[in-house]
Amino acid sequence: MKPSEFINLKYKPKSTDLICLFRIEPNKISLKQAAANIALESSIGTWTDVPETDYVKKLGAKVFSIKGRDVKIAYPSELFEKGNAPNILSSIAGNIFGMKAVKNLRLKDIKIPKEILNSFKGPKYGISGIRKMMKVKNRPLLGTIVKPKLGLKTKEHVKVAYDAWVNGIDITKDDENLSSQSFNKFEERLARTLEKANQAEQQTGEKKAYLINVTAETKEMMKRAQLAEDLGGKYIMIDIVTAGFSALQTLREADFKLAIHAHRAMHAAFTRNEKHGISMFVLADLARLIGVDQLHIGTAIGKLQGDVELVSELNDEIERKTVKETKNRLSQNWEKIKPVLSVSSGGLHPGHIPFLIKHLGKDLVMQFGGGLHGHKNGTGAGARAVRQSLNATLEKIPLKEYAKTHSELRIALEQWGGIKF
Ligand code: CAP
Ligand code: MG
Repeated sequence: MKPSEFINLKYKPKSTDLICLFRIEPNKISLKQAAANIALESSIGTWTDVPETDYVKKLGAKVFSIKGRDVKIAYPSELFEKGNAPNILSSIAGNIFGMKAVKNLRLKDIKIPKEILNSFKGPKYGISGIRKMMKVKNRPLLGTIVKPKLGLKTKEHVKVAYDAWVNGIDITKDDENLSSQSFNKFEERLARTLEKANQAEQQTGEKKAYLINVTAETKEMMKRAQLAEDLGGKYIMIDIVTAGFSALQTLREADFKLAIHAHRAMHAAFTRNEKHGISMFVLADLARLIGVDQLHIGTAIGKLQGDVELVSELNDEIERKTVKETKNRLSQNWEKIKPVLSVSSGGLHPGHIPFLIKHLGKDLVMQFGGGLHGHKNGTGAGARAVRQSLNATLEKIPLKEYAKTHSELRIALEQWGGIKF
């Protein structure tokens, strides 16, 4: 097929087609030519004509809409093996990013047809399953990341987790780059931290979860997940981008009783540049499709840049909108595939809670690392400050007011919120 045969602006996509929205910046050719090259390379074609059967031709992707630099392409679902996430990406997000035909290429959005959706498991628990497991009905879940992120010995790590739990935190997680280093081996950390989670549950009457990071070579990762299940854990955490979609799928397909927390470290290598790469929406859809129960979506207020869509300048309002849209996105109606719980993390402190609830609502995990353990009076006080801030926000009492009778919150607001009492 000639490149021009991949364009049909009269084509009405079928309900079985997978649809991609790309932003294309052509390189010394017309937008139409670049779009045709993208459709060709991401489906059946190559740089020169090769003999094609009628069936091959039928599988050619079709450019069916061009608006400015935004181009929509429909892919017949027979192009993809069902239940194979890497396979889908190798077509629609593969070679095309390196083609000379484009200066920049962004996969902005994706619409996945039902028959592909139904070939994946999706989340085991999702929002309602996690709420049930944690016995938290109407409020956001509070989480912490053990800090310092690396270097704590197992004993010290366990103490930090325990201090956070008994002072009001629901979920304690590892940092993304903690696995099984010599100073804090996985097996010992898992066993000792879970013991403390049980103790904290008995002391507080609340459910406490430890999200141990199982990210490792796939077989080793599976062993670690199995151990977390055997020792009675509730959750595991995986760095979905660095581990890879196939590893994530292996983990999900094993159908452990454990909920899966997805950290997205490295996502910004492809989500951050609004002209090139892959948007957070696409990553969120893939993670949900494969079946994570909760996923980092950004904060719109903390230390890390969100995925800024289609703006050349960094703009807080747009960043906020994108984080919010990613959250909505994780709940889009996918019939029997459950919605994913959103996680906001990165640079957060107790003073941010009213903002987070206002903009992102209550179906949220809010995580505090530095903004909890860095409290002048330590982890316990930091955890209390976080819980006090949540209570104040839920009771609709301004933090400054509430802090007058809650010293941990007062200190946190002085320390990080620039508030003087
Ligand atoms: C948060 C965190 C998380 C990032 C990930 C960190 O710690 O543990 O990895 O939030 O960001 O190391 O930064 P702090 P995202 O609370 O101390 O910042 O959710 O944007 O992928
Ligand atoms: Mg981290």
